[in-house]
Amino acid sequence: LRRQLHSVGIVGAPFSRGQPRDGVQRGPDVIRGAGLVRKLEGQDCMVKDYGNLIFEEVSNDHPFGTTKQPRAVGLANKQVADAVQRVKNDGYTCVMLGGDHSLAIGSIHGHAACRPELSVVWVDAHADINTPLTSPTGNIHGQPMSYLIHELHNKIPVMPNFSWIQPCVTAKDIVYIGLRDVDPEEHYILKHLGIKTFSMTEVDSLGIARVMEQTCDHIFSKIKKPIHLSYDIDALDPSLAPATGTPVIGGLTYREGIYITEYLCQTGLLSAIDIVEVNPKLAKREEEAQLTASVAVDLVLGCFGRVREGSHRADYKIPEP
Ligand code: Z70
Ligand code: MN
Ligand code: MN
Repeated sequence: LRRQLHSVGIVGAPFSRGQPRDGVQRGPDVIRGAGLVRKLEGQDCMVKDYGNLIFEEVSNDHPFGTTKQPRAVGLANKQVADAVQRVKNDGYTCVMLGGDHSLAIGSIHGHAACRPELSVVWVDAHADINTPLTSPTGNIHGQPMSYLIHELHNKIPVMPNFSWIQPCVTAKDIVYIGLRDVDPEEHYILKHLGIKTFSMTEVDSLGIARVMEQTCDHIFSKIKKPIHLSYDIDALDPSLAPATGTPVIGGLTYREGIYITEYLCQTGLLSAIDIVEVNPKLAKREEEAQLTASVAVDLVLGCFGRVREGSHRADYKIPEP
């Protein structure tokens, strides 16, 4: 198995206003602190770290209807979209480190501006497809997909700092993996739009290998499209990723979680990745924060050529005495 070389552009998005828990804005720095850049370089990736975005405070950000902090979320996501566009135009596979999952609005929007034909693989315990009008919480991290899907355009109210957002993904170009906490309104939307989903029940019945085969059959049914992988760390079982805002029992194992990244890497079509919802402040012990961050790093490594069988440079020779 010959290792292919990847160029990786990292953007940190220390943002938490898409949900109520403090600490998720430290995600980018704890993931870097677990050795992300060094380990990517150790597997021969060319890495450029663009650093962290700087998000200004937004004053008088009162709710729009029930939706919380719309101005801050809209503004931050515009910055994320611009940053992702820049990383793609510089020729890298983009890794956006969150932050909460509302950041997928900007990440996918910016990616789609450069790769209009992209498909989305959304790995998450949650569907994050509530509209502002169906959301039971008003938290925008439970809504990002709704702003991005063409078929939901007429269900989305115009909100402050959201007017730049145009739908850029079609329902048939989306696959969900890992679902196990879906609101009834979200379940209706998923069925109504015919979106392909592999809940934890399908992971149990098919096994992760057939889930990934069917995922790629679905997204590549016509042409080979670039893939946007949006990976919420809470897709993994809380025993592996305890430091997150809304852990849900019964998640992906380490091996299943890593297999998804290895499989998508092998397609050669991974074009942008989000790693979101790592919240070190919610760890009960420091080790829980470390574990969650190091699993997040392993997911990124799997996206860029790490294989568990091991690998070697093409020109390697056994040393002779
Ligand atoms: C719920 C909502 C959510 C993450 C919770 C929860 C969504 N469906 N996402 N935690 N990561 O608020 O819309
Ligand atoms: Mn999510
Ligand atoms: Mn989630």
